[in-house]
Amino acid sequence: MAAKKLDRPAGAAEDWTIPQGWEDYSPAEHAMWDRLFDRQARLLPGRVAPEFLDGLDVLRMERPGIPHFDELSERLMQRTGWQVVAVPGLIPDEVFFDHLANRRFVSGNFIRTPEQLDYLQEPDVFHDVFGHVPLLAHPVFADYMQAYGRGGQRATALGAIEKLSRLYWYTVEFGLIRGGDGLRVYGAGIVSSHGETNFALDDPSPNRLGFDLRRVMRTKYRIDDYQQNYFVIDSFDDLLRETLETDFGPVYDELARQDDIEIDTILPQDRVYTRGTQDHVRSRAASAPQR
Ligand code: HBI
Ligand code: FE
Repeated sequence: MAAKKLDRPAGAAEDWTIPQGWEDYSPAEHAMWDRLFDRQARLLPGRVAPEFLDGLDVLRMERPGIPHFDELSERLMQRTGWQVVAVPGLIPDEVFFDHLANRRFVSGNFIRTPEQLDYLQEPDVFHDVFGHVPLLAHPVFADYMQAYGRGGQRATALGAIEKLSRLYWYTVEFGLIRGGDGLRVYGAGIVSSHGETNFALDDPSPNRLGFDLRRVMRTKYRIDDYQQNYFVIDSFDDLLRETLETDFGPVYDELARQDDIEIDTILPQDRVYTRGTQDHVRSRAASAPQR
């Protein structure tokens, strides 16, 4: 994603981890967690993949206040062998991949302020823990995340991180899944956002397309607004299987010879669930200051 060089803050270990500092959260910070949690807990049933709700349940995240990472890690470790460790914010790609490859999920330890209720740039503890951690209690998804970490290490060596990070973006962060009774959200960027949970499922603006590994890795994405494109998987089993069966080396060679796909393009071979109106992005553009 960002090409800017990150500097490791004083107090962070070699692997960029820091103590969570749970004792230092203020009552207002715990209350912010509760407020975000309650809002999503009301909205998500019927809209999120059932595996996510199962994860929330077994991790017992409903306890008031920001979860203690050591307690979460203990419960996760028993289920799938994952841990949650604290970091100060975004960390370099290679460090991020190394943690995932070793079944450690990194989470920001800070929480957003009331002014940032619905949008902030760096992943905070609500996005990272509420958004990402529940599915790490699911054995198949847990393996997918580790496979992504290993794949990231390989992609680094092959100079193909940009392509691979699109896979993360359109699955782990903004993925949709087909349930028996319609589409459900599972990506952490959606699940941790009240607005995008509604938008991703119900708004007529975005395209909703069947997941295709190579297609996804060619597709640009935006980081500053709701997605214009969501990709729909059939199951976590399918996603993991395809990722493990694919030799990404030759795929990167193949993709290097093809053009990237613009953010809102629909191809003739796409499986189209929704042909989006893209009204959302147009109304944004119309109200943006002229440059
Ligand atoms: N660091 N803390 C943190 N959280 C992330 O999700 C993250 C990161 N560094 C790099 C990164 N994600 C992605 O750009 C990689 O998937 C490429
Ligand atoms: Fe995330």
